[in-house]
Amino acid sequence: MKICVITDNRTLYGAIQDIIKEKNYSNISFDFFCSLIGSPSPMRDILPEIRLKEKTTDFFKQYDLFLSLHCKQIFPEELVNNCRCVNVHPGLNPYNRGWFPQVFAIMNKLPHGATIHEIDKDLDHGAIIAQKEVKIYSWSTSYSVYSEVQTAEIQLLKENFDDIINNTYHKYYPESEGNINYIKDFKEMLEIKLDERISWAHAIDHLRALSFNGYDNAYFIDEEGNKVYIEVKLKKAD
Ligand code: 0FX
Repeated sequence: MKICVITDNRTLYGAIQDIIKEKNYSNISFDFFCSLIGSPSPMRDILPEIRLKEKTTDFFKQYDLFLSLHCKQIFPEELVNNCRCVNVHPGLNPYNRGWFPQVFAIMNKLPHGATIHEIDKDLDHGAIIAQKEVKIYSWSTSYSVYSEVQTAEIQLLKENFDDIINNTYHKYYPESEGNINYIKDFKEMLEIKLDERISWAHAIDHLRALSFNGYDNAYFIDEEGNKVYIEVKLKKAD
């Protein structure tokens, strides 16, 4: 059996290496690739790049399974129509499919978590294999929620890995199409308009949805034209 793993996420790459080592499969070979998308891609110097759009059906057919662990490329229809493809997604399908789900879940209060699903031609849309809900609290930030979702993704991967490989899972379809967000929706949130009239509740949600250690997201432009980044720190009292 031959499996192609494509990942643009270091944490999940480490997790899958651990799972494979622990399982000690003798009859399965794994090929690992990354997308080299993102500036700079966290997987550069670690994995070879694959450009799925440039690959042929013959290339796809040599694998029994394609596994996407936050692969930043859209899987071409030719691939999803010819091979079983499974995706690990940092959101609770069908809610907030697409980009940075926890950012939008903090804003729109839809359920949130991690999902493993089959890939079809639409984004974060195929049959669901396993899911785990992650609760968002009034003191959660994008960073804290994302950290918990990564833990849930790894737990789901561990619990379901044999079934995913052997195609022995029970799958089900979400009851609705849900909603979808794109990178442009995230970018539209970044500038805080200082004269906009909104409630404190909305303002706090907006800022915590954009607070993620290591990223300068939300900003305002001051009277002198300076761009000033802003993030919040929330702490629940003991
Ligand atoms: O790999 P990933 O965690 O996930 C993204 C999409 O959200 C997901 O739906 C898709 N399946 C996957 C292929 O790509 O994205 P990331 O590692 O670029 O970002 C992780 C988190 O970091 C993100 O949820 C929010 C935060 N972030 C990221 C960037 C680039 C920011 O707050 N600001 C940023 O500019």
